[in-house]
Amino acid sequence: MDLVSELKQGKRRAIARAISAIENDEKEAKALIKRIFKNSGKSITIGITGPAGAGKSTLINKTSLELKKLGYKTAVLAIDPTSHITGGAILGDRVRMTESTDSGTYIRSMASRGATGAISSSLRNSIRILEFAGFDPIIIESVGAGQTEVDISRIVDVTVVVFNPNTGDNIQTIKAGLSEIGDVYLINKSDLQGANQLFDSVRDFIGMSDTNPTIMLTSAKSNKGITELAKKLKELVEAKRKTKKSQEQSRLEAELKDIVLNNVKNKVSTMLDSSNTFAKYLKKVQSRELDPFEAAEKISKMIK
Ligand SMILES: Nc1nc2c(ncn2[C@@H]2O[C@H](COP(=O)(O)OP(=O)(O)O)[C@@H](O)[C@H]2O)c(=O)[nH]1
Ligand SMILES: [Mg+2]
Repeated sequence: MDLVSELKQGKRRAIARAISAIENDEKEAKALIKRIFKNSGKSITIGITGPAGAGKSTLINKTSLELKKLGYKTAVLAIDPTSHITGGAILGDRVRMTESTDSGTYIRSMASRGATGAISSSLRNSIRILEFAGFDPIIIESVGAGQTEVDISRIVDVTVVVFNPNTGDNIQTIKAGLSEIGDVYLINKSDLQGANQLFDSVRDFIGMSDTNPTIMLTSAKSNKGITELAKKLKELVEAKRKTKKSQEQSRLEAELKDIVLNNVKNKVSTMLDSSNTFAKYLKKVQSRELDPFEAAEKISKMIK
């Protein structure tokens, strides 16, 4: 059977193959997107972000089970900044998340190598694959701001920021930019000492922002606050459905611009490689006859 029909049926092997194509095979990926694009852009995406070790994967695992009870068919994409180094983190996540796999949640780790643009492009296209396969909402796990190049809140519809009392830099991290992005702030590991105190200081700090986010205490380990989190997510997901369309229109505008700019850049690059004009001015720069700015000005004139 053909890949697209298998995707439509939500077959796991087809989804895995399609996302691999998105990651590795530009030609196949383009052909795939061509066939599934038409009805895409409706599934709500939830980003779960925060420092490594905050408990994101464990939380997602438990929350997916609750979301299933609420009638959702959830998929998870975990962006893994370490996967190209050892592969160990992927395995760790897969093992930790087996519970939700059994429950019918689809989980996939994606390497976050390459340029920012390339990552967000493969993310958006992987989301399209999962949406086509019937998943909604789609959860994206990513390591928090400052630790990865991808600002997940620009890609997703609902952003959850996870902290815990283990990491000493919490308030600093929030101040460093995470305070604007969250719809929900979780103080996870509430079973550990210091959680209540952290909750209070996060509330004091975030309370000042006019986006009025929700702040919650959870313990993924002892299943505390998970039902409440799932309920909150349901509320946010359903609210986002109303604004999704216009949001998606402006994301498509940015995406299209990115692709065009990238195409133009590649084209020009190829052109320069075989250009006599470029070679001529390069020599002049290399012999210090011309400065790079002036030379670039002259070379650019031949591009119309
Ligand atoms: N005590 C405690 N440990 C937790 C909790 N949630 C997760 N952990 C542990 O914290 C570690 C990191 O969890 P993980 O979900 O991989 O974090 P991630 O890097 O943010 O995805 C693991 O050893 C988890 O078992 C919690 O609520 N309480
Ligand atoms: Mg994780």
